[in-house]
Amino acid sequence: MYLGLDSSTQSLKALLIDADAGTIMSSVAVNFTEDLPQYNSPNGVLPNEDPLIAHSDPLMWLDALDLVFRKLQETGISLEGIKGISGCGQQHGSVYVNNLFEEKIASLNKELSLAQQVSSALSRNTSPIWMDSSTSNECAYLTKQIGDRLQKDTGSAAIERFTGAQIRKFYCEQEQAYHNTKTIHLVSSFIASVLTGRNCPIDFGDASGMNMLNLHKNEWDSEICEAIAPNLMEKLIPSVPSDSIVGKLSPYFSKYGLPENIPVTAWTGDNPSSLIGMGAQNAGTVVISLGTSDTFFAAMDEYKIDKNGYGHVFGNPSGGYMSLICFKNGSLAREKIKNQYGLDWGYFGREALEITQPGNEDNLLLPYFISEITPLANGKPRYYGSDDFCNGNSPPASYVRAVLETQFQSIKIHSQWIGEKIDKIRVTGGASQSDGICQVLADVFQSPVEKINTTDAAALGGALRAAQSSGNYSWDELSCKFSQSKNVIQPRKQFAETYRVQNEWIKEKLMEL
Ligand code: XUL
Repeated sequence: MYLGLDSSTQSLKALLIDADAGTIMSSVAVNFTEDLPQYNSPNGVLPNEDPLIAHSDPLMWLDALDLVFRKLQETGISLEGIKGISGCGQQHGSVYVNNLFEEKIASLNKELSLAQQVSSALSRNTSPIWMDSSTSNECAYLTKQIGDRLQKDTGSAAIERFTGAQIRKFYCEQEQAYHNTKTIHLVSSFIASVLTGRNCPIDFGDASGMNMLNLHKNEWDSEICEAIAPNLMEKLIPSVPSDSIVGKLSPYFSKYGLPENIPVTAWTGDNPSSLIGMGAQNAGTVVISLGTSDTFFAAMDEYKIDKNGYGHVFGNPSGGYMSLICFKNGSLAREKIKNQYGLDWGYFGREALEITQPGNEDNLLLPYFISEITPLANGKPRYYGSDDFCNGNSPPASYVRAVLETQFQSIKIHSQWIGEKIDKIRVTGGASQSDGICQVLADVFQSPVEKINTTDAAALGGALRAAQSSGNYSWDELSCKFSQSKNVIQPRKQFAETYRVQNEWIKEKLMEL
């Protein structure tokens, strides 16, 4: 058995697999809002008056770790047979620890909780997470200091949620606390450290979401780090390949029936982990996640950057690189249309798409209900087409089709820079449950769309990575067993031309923004 964990924004999940049988044996979760209300963090985020600031309490993640293992033990499955553990964390979030941290995690007392023992080892009480966008000044500063090389070598232009800008802000605002910080972790390496009882390195996959790693060498970039804050290099542990074994499970966790000393494989970011969990580790299969925000990611055969600055390059845990593009107005925009017209999801995902035609009679909606990051646009939806459509007088179904077609065309347009041929799209996230929505996606991309059996691709990726690094299983063998598609939606060739013309038109509209 191998165990995969996923410390995401709203929950911590644990998924146990039998790698020989190809089965998921158990899956348990701790929901931060419901199970840990004492942290007053609805959806895992501390409320803040400033809408640009998003921080979480790292002790909440540790209480969740104790609780998820207790839940796993309560399933009654004997955990003695677990041969390895890995996991992933929400990307970009950073945890700041002082010089007590190593000593505390190396000598954990089973009578106490993790949070009780680690709290005095934090040099900053809260962790900025990926939803934070309060670092525009720091990004402008980094761009000025480093220039084009920042994107060429780190895979991304300066990005607000990325860790480099966040560290710079911490240094500028709380210089003393920055100097009291011995080590800076990502969410992933912080939890791996607590699991192993030693300061664990950050893996190549998650380290590439920091704007600080030279992706050609898998080494921290000293010039960039020096520009971010003094002595930053000393606070970082060297980044390691994602399949590295970073330690053995601390004896503390035997209180939950877990075997001592089993190997812990480096933790990675949730997107690199999902790439593995979705069976998309080879170029040609791309993943589109239709969640709160929509994301596109795919393995890359060669290192390439997005000259428009929107896309990112991360490390692929199975070797090489992967792309990632994030669109903020995902389910959020779909929900806005659903609520505006008093629809339900059943109608949205089926009837509305049956009674409207591909191309939507040339009516378009750029659905930027909140400010968009890909492309940069302020928060205001833009309507194009007939007068009735633009004045809100068309039937509700035409707005449903418009939002979906424009979202998918925008994903297509903004992923062109990768230049890889798409053999198939694997979908995940809430909206992917609707066959009607998947049909629109297949038609716009003119590519088959596949759904896979698991809804927990990130946690599954953790378990598969632990299994692969044991040396007993290949990636292909694992994805054949665990990431098979359960149904395939074929593109309808007769609409290829309609969508090609629509794509050109949307490109023009995007240029005008
Ligand atoms: C990716 C990103 C998000 C988080 C969510 O760049 O910011 O997908 O990883 O957990």
